[in-house]
Amino acid sequence: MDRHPRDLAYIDGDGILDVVGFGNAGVHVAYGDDNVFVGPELASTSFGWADGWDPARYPRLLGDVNGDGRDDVVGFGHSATYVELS
Ligand SMILES: [Ca+2]
Ligand SMILES: [Ca+2]
Repeated sequence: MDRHPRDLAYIDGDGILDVVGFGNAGVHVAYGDDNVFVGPELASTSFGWADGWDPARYPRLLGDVNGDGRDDVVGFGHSATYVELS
């Protein structure tokens, strides 16, 4: 399994998909802007490989948990489920 999964999500709520990558240091986002992606930038220092977020054991998903139109990160950890809002 890939250590650093990537996905598409609506992170900034502008209606244009963004690229989300789970890296060593956290969550990176390249924001979609018409025909290009801007970034990536480190959007969160949570959910990184360096903090033990091995996708084979602790999956992280994207979805709009609070209904504000921006996709959030949900991580299923060893003993809890963690949410970081966009
Ligand atoms: Ca966007
Ligand atoms: Ca949200």
